[in-house]
Amino acid sequence: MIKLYSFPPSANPYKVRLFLEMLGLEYQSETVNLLEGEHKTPAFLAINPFGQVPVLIDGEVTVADAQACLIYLGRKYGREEWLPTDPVGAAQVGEWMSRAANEIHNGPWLTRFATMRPGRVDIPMEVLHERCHGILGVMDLRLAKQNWLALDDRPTIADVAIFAIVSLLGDAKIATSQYPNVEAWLARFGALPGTVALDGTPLSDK
Ligand SMILES: N[C@@H](CCC(=O)N[C@@H](CS)C(=O)NCC(=O)O)C(=O)O
Repeated sequence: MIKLYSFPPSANPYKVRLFLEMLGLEYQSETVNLLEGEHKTPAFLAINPFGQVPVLIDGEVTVADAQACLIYLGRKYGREEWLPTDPVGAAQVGEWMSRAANEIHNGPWLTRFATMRPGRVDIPMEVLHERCHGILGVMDLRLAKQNWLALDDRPTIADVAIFAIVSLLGDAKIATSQYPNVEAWLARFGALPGTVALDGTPLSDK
């Protein structure tokens, strides 16, 4: 069975839990308590030298990094649907997976972390808020023209990666109400079959 090293309140492992649930895959979750420093123990560093969650193990295969886990699961279990093979579609997904790991991580993810763990981030809150509004503004413009972040006609792993962070912006005290297209996308994504909230509660009735 697939094993996922995760820390339940953390947003990067949530990306992978969310997708596993959406794909209807069985998995076993192993908690790595970040607050207790379990991610920096020799035993965990042997699994992921970066000392971060998530890490996914599927038989002989070990995949670290949430984006990489989504690529692996999408290709292995979701096939073409979640991760296109045509050059243009693949490039669009690639761009928004990079946005997930850069603009979204250094904006919304970091703002949530800074809000929940005061004193741990050495960047002024107004700079973090500016970053959040910068990427939300770009997303809103894109989502005015198409239904999903990478492709128009269907959600991809890029939507999974970004939904898992942007849907938690309430924890960062950032409202998305001034971005109606982002709000509509959040609702559209949440209604897809198998979606769950960070705490595992089903979001969709499908
Ligand atoms: N690029 C990595 C980042 C993972 C990451 O930052 N994970 C956080 C939890 S959300 C973590 O393990 N932090 C502990 C640390 O970096 O020391 C990914 O997308 O998976």
